[in-house]
Amino acid sequence: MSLNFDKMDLPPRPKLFDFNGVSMTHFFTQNWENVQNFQARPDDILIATYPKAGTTWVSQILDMLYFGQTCPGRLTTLPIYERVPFLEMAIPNLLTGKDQADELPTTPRLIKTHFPVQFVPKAFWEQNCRIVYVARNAKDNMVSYYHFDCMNQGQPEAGDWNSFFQRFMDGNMVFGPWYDHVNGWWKKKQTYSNIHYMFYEDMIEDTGREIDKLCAFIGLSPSAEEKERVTIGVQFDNMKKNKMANYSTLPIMDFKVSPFMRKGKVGDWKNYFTVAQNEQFDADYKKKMKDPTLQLRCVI
Ligand code: PPS
Repeated sequence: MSLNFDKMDLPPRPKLFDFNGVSMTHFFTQNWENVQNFQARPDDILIATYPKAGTTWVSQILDMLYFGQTCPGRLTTLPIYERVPFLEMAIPNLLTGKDQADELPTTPRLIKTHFPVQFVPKAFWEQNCRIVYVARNAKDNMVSYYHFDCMNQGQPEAGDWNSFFQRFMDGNMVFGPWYDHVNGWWKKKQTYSNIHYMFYEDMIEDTGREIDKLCAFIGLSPSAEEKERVTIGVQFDNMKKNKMANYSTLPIMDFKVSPFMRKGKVGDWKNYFTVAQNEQFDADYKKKMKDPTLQLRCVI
């Protein structure tokens, strides 16, 4: 199976439009019926995130935990976007994420989505699939998303930083408002017990501890050596130089503008937010983030 990106004619940047109340682009809606009818299996693992929250990091961790021993060649020959298909992705001339997921030979299948919780195909709930959700603090998430939209031809134009900042707060981003996304998934966790809700900042603080928690959730008990191998393999610098994890094989991304593995830090927002923007952001955040049980750290 190959996505055959080399031969791909780069499509023009897509436009945002309202789709069932959420800003989306046609790259993530044009296969809607097929995606909604996706046949999930009980052992599928869905990796759900708002874009730029740590999807690739957790995907690589899970892939190494499950398949690092049994099929190590997979990790060295297949890029992350083939090992962990992006379910709703439908870019012309490419195999859709849904078809890629259908063709995955692994058990479990690891599947990525950026859908807000209400868009998740019903089979995942019906099959009681395990879901790993990763949230990242809004400020760093915004900065990371800004650089991504600058370098990725598959995303709408980022515009300048000030307009992007406003657009993020207004929720006019692909996959909608960050605020609704993290809150929607958090709320779902209260009624659907098979969600493991993780935080990017916790992974930065102590990757080993978060891998332990993840293993407890998925029911794996790696040996100490195996855990060490995974922990080292997923360090930022190692993933950044790993061609099978760093997206450098995708021509749709222009690494001269910004690499996919950009900084991998908590607190980079301080290099972008002006003092006035920070005040404006905090006041707005307070109004939108009313649930005291959901706390995200923008410094550690
Ligand atoms: S995407 O396009 O939505 O799938 O992007 P996603 O993988 O969710 O997020 C990309 C950001 O995660 C950072 N990243 C990491 N940080 C620390 N350690 C590791 N191993 C790691 N892997 C990815 C990546 O650098 C992006 O964040 P920024 O802030 O832009 O550097």
